[in-house]
Formats: sequence, structure tokens, C-alpha cells
Amino acid sequence: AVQAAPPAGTGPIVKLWSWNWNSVARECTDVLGPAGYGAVQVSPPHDSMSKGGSVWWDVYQPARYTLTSKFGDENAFKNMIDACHGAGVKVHVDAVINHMTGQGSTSYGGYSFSKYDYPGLYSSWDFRNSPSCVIDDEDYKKNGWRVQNCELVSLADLDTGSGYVRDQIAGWLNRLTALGVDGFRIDAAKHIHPDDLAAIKAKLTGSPYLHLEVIYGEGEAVQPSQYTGIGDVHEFVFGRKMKEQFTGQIKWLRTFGESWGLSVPGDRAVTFVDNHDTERKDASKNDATLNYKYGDTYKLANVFMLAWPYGTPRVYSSFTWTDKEAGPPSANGGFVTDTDCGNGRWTCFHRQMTGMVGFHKAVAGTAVANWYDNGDNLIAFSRGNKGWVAINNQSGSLTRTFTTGLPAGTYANVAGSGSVTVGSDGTANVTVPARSAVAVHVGGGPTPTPTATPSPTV
Ligand code: ARE
Ligand code: CA
Repeated sequence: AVQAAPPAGTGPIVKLWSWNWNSVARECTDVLGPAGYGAVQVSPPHDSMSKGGSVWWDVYQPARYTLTSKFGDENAFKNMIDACHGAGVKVHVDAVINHMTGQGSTSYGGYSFSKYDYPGLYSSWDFRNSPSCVIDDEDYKKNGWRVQNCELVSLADLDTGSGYVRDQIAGWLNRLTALGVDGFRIDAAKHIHPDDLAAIKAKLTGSPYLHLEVIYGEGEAVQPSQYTGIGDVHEFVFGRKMKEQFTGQIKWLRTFGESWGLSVPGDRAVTFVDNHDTERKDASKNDATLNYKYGDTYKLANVFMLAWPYGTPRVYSSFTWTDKEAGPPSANGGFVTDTDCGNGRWTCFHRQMTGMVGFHKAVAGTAVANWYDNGDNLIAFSRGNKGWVAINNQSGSLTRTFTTGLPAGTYANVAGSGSVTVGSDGTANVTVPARSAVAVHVGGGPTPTPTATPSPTV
């Protein structure tokens, strides 16, 4: 199967993590499609060990490959795909294929299993458990073999070198493709040898887009670059840099790119300010990121991600939390309830980024120009002659005349409210309020004012 990166001009990915299928379907129709999001990434859809709603992480322990999960049944899943496709939004699924469970005995579908024994699917000999070993922290640096063959947090590690196991995994992914799924986020891809993953990929039908979770760690034995021949790779350095800059001085972002020590080239990278793991890391840890709790700072980092040309951006949106383990709002033994963007339990952050989604699409393929910074925490730049953005990450507002590079006209601020009027020399006098952004682009309405009086029709 041939896997293609999304073509230029494709909308960003939005990860509606822990949303149930009915809610994703509604959001595709009402918000994602109209905004121009290219794809929605949903949570793992397989049947999993059940923790009855008390935690979020039970869905990363597959019990069997059926669509009986806490997010809805197969009908709801299929309806979601149809609704999203109807709105022009592709669907990516979180595929957990490195392992099965580490604990538990019954699933959301009511099926009985035990670790290493999943009736009708896998038995003990399908796992790399003789002798069984668990990945230690030191293994990441010292021993790539153990990273890929021992158990990740005691989760039963599938023998992905086996033809039978590869067939079961590919069969599951192909069933999803047949239902209309367009792409897969490969969970724990770092823990599957690239040759095994390539062999599974070779058994896939259609041409699903693959993006792989291979977390970059300095000096580690397994590196993201070993996987770029298989699919796009999640660029974890991006989020670390965003936290560093947006809690420091963003003027340095002028040179942001591969030279900053990013782990994969921009045309192979999926970028994100945070994900469900990094938003929960203690702020003091060096792999911690910004998250929704940082408010405007978080929002500005996402504006930068959608405005700057690097990678395929992914906006993250999920539920609010204080307890790091707590699961999403649920009822009846853990089944996730419909998302309500007004009850404080969900961030619905992606709704704040809809204007920037349009910006991202409008400026595709253009270069950064007209850089300005105030030597501190305010930056502005244009993207060709298609878009211009100013990001004010300081506590006071700033007013000045900027060179926007845009044709004369009045443009709506898609990162906030109000509008910007660009003169015939391409400059505009703009006030950028404290901790906010102003972003305008061609086609972003109101209609640009013609610079000359149109000649009468003859
Ligand atoms: C849960 C319990 C465990 C228990 C286990 C088995 O918390 O105590 O032992 O169940 O019973 C998620 C949760 C886990 C949870 C698991 C299964 O985070 O806590 O375990 O689900 O329910 C490494 C991997 C990377 C992985 C991270 C978490 O390389 O792939 O660890 N990320 C994905 C998902 C997670 C998910 C899993 C994988 C498992 O995004 O949400 O786990 O499917 C360095 C290295 C990284 C390493 C990182 C953390 O930075 O470079 O590679 O990431 O340290 O160790
Ligand atoms: Ca493995």
C-alpha cells in the first residue's frame, strides 16, 4: 500500500480525544467541516479492558478487535465516518497494535480475557513473553532491542515478527479502512521494529495515511528518523520548544525550523503544542508542554503552529481535568457521554482555532516574510502575499504600523475580533491587544476593497 502525505493546502488535523462517536459526528457537520479541518483523529475504537469510567487509559489496552468501545458501537462508528466524510473531513483512528492488555479480565463489550490469552484472537505464543521482560527507563538509551521486544508498562507485547500476528493486525486495520477510515495514528510505534511495521503496512489495503508516535529522546537507541520511510512522525520536540519559547521570549522564533534540533523534517512531521500524555506531565519535567490550563499563552502557541510553515499541525481538544488519571465524563459503567462545550467538562479548544484553520489553508505553500519583533515578546510576519499575523505574548498592548505584504483591503481578524485595513503600500496600523493575536488573510473576508475605481463596463 502506498501512503501519501496530505497535499499542500489540506486542512490541519484535529484530535478530539476521548470524544464519543456521536459527538464527533455532530462536530464534523457543525464545526470541523465548515471550518476547514482536514481530518479528525479519534480515540482507539477497539474493545478494551474496562475500568468503568474511572480512568482514561483503559482504552490503550486492547482486549479484541471489535468496535465495542466506551465511545460507541459499530453503528455509531460508521455514522461518524459518514457524517465526517459528508462534511469533507477525513477520519484518523488511534491504532494500538504493539500490545494487548496488562491487567483486567472483562471488556466494554463484556468479553472475558486475561493477559496473554484473548480467546479467538491471541494466545501466549503470540507474545514475546519468554522470558518476559519489562522496559526500564535506562533501556531507552542503552538497549533498542529491549525497547521493541520487552513490555511497555507491563502491556503484553505482541510478537510483531510473526506472520499470524501481522495478519491479525493488518486484518483489523483493513476492516476499519473498509468502513471508511482514512488514516491511522500508530500508538507506541517506537516499540515496534521498523521492519515489522513496514511488513504490516505492506498488508494494508487502500492507502491510509500513517502518522507514528515515535517520541524523540536525546541519545536514545530508537530514533524517529528510523521510521520516516514508513509514515509521518509525531514531532515531540515541537511542543517542548513551544513551551520554552512562549514561557520565555518569542522573538527567537524568527529562525524556528529543523536547525532547532527538531527530530524529523517538516514534510514528514506532525506537529502539536500538546497531546494527551504531554498535557499531563508535571510542568517541571523537560518533556512537559503547555496545555489548556495556560489559557492565552496556550492559544498563542497554537496560533503560531497554524501560521508557521512546519509540518502538518494537529490541534488538540479534549476534556478538562485536575486528577491526571480521571476519565472523561461517562455514565452506565464508563460509556462516554455526549460532549457539551458549555458545561466546563470539555475544553472544545479547537473551536477557538477555526479562523486560524482558514489562515493555515490560505497561506499554504508561501514563505515567511516581513518579520518584525519588538526585541521581546511580540512578533509579526507575513506568509507570501496571502496572510499576515501578529502575536503579542506580553501583558501590554502594542500599536504600530506593520508591513503586511498583503494587497490593499480590509480583512477580518480570524484570530480574534475586529478588522485590519491595509493600504496600497501594504502597510497597516494595527493595535495588538495584550496576550492576543491578529491574523488576516486573503479570502478571509470582509472582501478586500478595490484599490482603484473600477472602470465602467463598455
Ligand atoms: C497503565 C498503568 C500502568 C500499568 C499499565 C498496564 O498506568 O501503571 O502498568 O496500565 O497495566 C497509557 C498510559 C499508561 C497506561 C497505558 C495502558 O499513559 O499509564 O498504563 O495507557 O493503559 C513511552 C512510549 C509511548 C507511550 C508513553 C506513555 O514510548 O509510546 O510511554 N505513549 C502511548 C500513548 C499512551 C499509552 C501508551 C502508549 C500505551 O500515548 O497514552 O499509555 O498504549 C521517554 C521515552 C518515551 C517514553 C516516555 C515515557 O520520554 O523517550 O518513549 O514514552 O519516556 O516513559
Ligand atoms: Ca513491541
